[in-house]
Amino acid sequence: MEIKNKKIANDVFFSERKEVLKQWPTGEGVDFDEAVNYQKAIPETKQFGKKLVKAEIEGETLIQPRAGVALCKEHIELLHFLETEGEADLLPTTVDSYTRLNRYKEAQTGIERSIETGRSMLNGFPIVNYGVDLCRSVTSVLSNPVQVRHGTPDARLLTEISIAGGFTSFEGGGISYNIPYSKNHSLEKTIAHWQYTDRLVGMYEEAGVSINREPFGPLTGTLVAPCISNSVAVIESLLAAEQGVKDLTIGYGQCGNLIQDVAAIRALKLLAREYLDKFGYSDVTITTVFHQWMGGFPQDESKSFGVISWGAAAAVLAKATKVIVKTPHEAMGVPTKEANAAGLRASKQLTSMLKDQSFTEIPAVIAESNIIMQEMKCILDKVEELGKGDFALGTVAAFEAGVIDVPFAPSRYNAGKVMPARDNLGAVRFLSVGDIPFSKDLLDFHREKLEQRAAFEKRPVSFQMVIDDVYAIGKGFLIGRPK
Ligand code: 8ZB
Repeated sequence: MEIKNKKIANDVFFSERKEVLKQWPTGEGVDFDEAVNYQKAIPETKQFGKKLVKAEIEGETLIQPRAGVALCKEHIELLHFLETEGEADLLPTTVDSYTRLNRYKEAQTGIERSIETGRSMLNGFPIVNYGVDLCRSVTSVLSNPVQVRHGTPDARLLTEISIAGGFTSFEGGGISYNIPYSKNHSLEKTIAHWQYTDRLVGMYEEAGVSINREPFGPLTGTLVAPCISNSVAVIESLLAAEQGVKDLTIGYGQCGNLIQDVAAIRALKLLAREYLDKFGYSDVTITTVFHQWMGGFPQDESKSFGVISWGAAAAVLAKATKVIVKTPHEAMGVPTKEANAAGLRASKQLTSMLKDQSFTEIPAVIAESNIIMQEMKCILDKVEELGKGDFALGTVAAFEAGVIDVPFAPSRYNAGKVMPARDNLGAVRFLSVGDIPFSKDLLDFHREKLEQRAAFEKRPVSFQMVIDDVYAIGKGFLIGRPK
């Protein structure tokens, strides 16, 4: 299979679409023209992209939870609770794991068992099984815009039903919903599947309906240095734009050092804009999302609020357009609605309290973001070269060559050679860059940073630092120091 970063031709798209809509009976309920009219009647205040752009202009950071349960009535109650008691600005619908893996029969069993037992037997809301009308019964009764959040390598049918179902934003991407989530899906396949999603969104755009698209920024959420996730975000932006997407929200997962976190968002915004403009997509809108700490959480709820609040502070000081909020139940599993709302309110306190402060142009941030942008250019230049100008082809080649390498990813299409570790101030650096094509200056920079930590800790730079760093936050520290 040969993948290209080229808008899918009409005949190819429509014949694929016929097959996609047959994957589960609810696919028959999708009528594009009717869905366009339905979307056009959604009030502006409930359109995801509109609310984001308004916040971006006003310099506000919006808050958004994750949430999803098996049954419609309970799911509506949950989201309603999060917007009233949690003060959420934006709402999610987190999809269950069976649906993410296209296992709709098992999702159906989950729905039936949830009805029998009276409690949610799925870890999310099974959008495909419910179909267009039941999705509309959810999206229509809430006051805020609702986004679909998931983790699906092949989300073609899910996209169809979600947009027709009144959701105005859709998360994911061909790289970001493959490499961190799947062992065996090839990148050619998932990039092609996500070109379908983006092409469908592009079709809605052409019909006058704007759907917000959000590549998944944090990747594995574990010591992912900004240059890696930012490079993937830029590539997924280019791939989406080629298919006709006009409204992108690009993301980054908190690493924990404030200067580096603010710098990461700054670099992400600047380079995404530069690349989109350079390749002819100047009409694409960019906003940003900052993810509160995606790694292991403390068991203790009060300590969790500390982690949550630090994430909210970093997000607002970075002037991210929105922040995805964790809950004090993170170490336990799916949160109660009360715990979810509590994480939101803690976050809201910070995003409103600090909204007049910005760290984006302080000298230390500018210096750090210049480093990140140099690193991203090393990676992105090589991707472009490997693909002979084509970023889809280049991405496949780059993963094969380890030019893009995501730490701790389960995918066998990821090289897995890089080793990240924190420096003496907690910023994520590289202990080993694997085959990422950094300049000599950058290699020296990373070695120097880790040598400083080693000297302070009186131990050699080693893999033990990586292990210590992975578990540090759960134990109350950012840097995994020796005892
Ligand atoms: C990659 C995202 C992982 C995060 C949360 C996890 C974790 C997953 C649900 C959920 C609330 C759900 N998550 N499913 N949060 N309701 N159904 O996504 O806890 O933080």
